[in-house]
Amino acid sequence: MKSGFITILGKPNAGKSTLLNTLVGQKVSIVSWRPQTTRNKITGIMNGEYKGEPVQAIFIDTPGIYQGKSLLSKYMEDSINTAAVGVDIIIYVLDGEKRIHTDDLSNIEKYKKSAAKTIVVVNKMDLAPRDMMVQNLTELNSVEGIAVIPISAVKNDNINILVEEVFKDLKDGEQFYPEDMITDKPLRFMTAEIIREKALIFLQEEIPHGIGVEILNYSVREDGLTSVECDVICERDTHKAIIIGKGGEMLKRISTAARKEMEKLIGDRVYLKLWVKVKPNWKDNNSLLINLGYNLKDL
Ligand SMILES: Nc1nc2c(ncn2[C@@H]2O[C@H](COP(=O)(O)OP(=O)(O)OP(=O)(O)O)[C@@H](O)[C@H]2O)c(=O)[nH]1
Ligand SMILES: [Mg+2]
Repeated sequence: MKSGFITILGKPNAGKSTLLNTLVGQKVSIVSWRPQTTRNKITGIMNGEYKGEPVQAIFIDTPGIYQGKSLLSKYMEDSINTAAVGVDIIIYVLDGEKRIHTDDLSNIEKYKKSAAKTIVVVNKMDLAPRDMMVQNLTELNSVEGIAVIPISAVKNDNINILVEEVFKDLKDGEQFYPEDMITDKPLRFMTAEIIREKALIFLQEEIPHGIGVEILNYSVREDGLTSVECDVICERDTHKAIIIGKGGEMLKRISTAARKEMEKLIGDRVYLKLWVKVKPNWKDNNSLLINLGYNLKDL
């Protein structure tokens, strides 16, 4: 069989996580319209076939490339850099609604060196104005040593072409993961991420970027009910008040949406209890970051 590792890179909000989910055919990575949604490397496993031969492609979603100042930003940056090393293919995702920036071109040049093959996808072709698409594609055509594909991760446009481009260059190799496995992330992690996604989607302003979710207790009862208790950590008392909302309305909204998604994922009932805690500067506190699953030593 053929197998290999493919890292998905690009700036925040380009559509990397959406692409991973589309490729895997299931939601493994959270998505929101806010930049810097993804904070960890997230593996998505795809099993397929190329010219009659079985293929296992292991995709790695990464945080958006961005230079922040906090220790959490450092963790995110290191996640990107460790994910880009020693892989077979790099997929660099561009937001097709924007003109290519020189940053993107230098990122492509930089990461091209770490893999045998680089594919640049110009995403959001369903939204991008036609002339902008043409301009971007023309500009990319002059970049040496890359394959360029316009796609829409949301509408599934040209995803088959992308998959073909990936499969054809994967080498003979072993099956790294069992066929029924779609991610290496445990349900505990997925739970924290789903709660964070709902907070990102429902909360206004900048508060969501200062949110972390810590799982305090995760257990499955004999009757099948999964019981989860979590702290939603924020940076200020004023943020806490907004997250809880009038009469607890906002917290209820976040928790209900997260619970429903968990129940769909697990296929059984979920009990979810959230508390909101203020921990100023948690994004710069190493031991708090480790509790939230952002451990530089794990990278
Ligand atoms: N119309 C359209 N929207 C898209 C497409 N791909 C992604 N989006 C939207 O773009 C936004 C960002 O998508 P994400 O997948 O979270 O982007 P990301 O690159 O993972 O972002 P970070 O994790 O912040 O780096 C979301 O609102 C998606 O629904 C696409 O092909 N078409
Ligand atoms: Mg993402």
